[in-house]
Amino acid sequence: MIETRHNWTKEEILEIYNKPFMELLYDAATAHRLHHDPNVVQVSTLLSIKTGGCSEDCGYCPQAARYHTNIEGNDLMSVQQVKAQALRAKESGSSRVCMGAAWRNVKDGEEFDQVLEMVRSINKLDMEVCCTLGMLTENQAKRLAEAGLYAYNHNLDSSEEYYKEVISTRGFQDRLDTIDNVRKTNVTVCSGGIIGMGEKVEDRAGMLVALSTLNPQPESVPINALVAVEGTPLEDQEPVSIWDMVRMVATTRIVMPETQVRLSAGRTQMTREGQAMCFFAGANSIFAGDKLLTTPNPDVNEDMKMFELLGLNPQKPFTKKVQPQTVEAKDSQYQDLGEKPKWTRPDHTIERNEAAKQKAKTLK
Ligand code: SAM
Ligand code: DTB
Ligand code: SF4
Repeated sequence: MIETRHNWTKEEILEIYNKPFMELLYDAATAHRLHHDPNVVQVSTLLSIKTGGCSEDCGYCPQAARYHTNIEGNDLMSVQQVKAQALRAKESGSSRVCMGAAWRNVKDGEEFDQVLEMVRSINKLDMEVCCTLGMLTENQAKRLAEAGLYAYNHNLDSSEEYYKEVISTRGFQDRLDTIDNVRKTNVTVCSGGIIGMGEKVEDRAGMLVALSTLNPQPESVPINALVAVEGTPLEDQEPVSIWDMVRMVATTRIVMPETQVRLSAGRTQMTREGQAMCFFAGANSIFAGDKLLTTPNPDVNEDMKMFELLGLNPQKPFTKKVQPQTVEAKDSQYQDLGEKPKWTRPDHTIERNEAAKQKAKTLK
């Protein structure tokens, strides 16, 4: 077995990314088979538990309050609503529920307590529970772990250099610090990014350097193709070509052979043949369900037909790691500390983000 490396350089990663296509595909498929069953794909269902109205300026995101997008905002869902949706996801073949909140960071208080209850109720359904709630302190990560959280999603999104061109309201280091806080628990790390935001191939390689040099590497890495949403600063970006998507998936698989590579946003623009190439190149997870957080995703029945056609089987829950135990709120060892963490607010402006904000003001 080839050892997983944590010292990949940008030059080495670029060399892999730019290999002749057939060689790249062969190398990625070979790496895939060393660590995974190539006929098994993990299926997650996304649930937007709190939608829109976010304070951040992420240039890709329809949920940022400052842009004029056509999404329907919602306050935090109830535990009952979440449980009902999770059951539906389980019945349709998902092994994991990923709850997303349009928050900059988690704040201790009633709403976080409610999220902890959601985690408890889904873990009791014997499904893997993932959350993506923004930045997180160590104590908050421990409280989520205690409730039975299986994974925490926190994307690096791009290279450190290009991150500054997309988001100005927080820094790349804040993202790394949150991942570090999650690593202080037993919760697995899910971290990846987006391609198609106008970044260079060097930025894609830079992001993979940042992810692959983490030790341990993230247990799952979502690769999103930008969904260019009207009103966001990135609304006019050209769709990512399938060739770029396959190259990105294959390179991710080679530099992070043990990780679960998730074919994430952007599947509605991809053909079945395109997706099959991604699976061959090492993708072994998808988001299922007709909605991602706010944008469309392929129909579940279509995905089932694709699985049948390709002979793929959904992965059973807790295949890669044992199910965490849930500690009830009354037995918790971790209190609400009401911490006031000092997440950074960098001091730079991004012209296209400013322009989208001004345009939104005139439209209101
Ligand atoms: N607010 C939290 C945060 O930013 O960490 C969690 C939710 S946020 C929507 C989760 C991830 O969704 C982002 O990091 C980004 O990678 C992805 N995302 C958001 N909008 C997207 C878009 N239009 N296209 C592709 N991916 C997107
Ligand atoms: C991830 O990397 N992609 C998912 C999940 N993690 C949270 C989110 C994709 C969101 C796409 C835009 C939307 O639907 O709002
Ligand atoms: Fe808010 Fe997350 Fe969207 Fe950024 S990506 S605007 S933090 S919901």
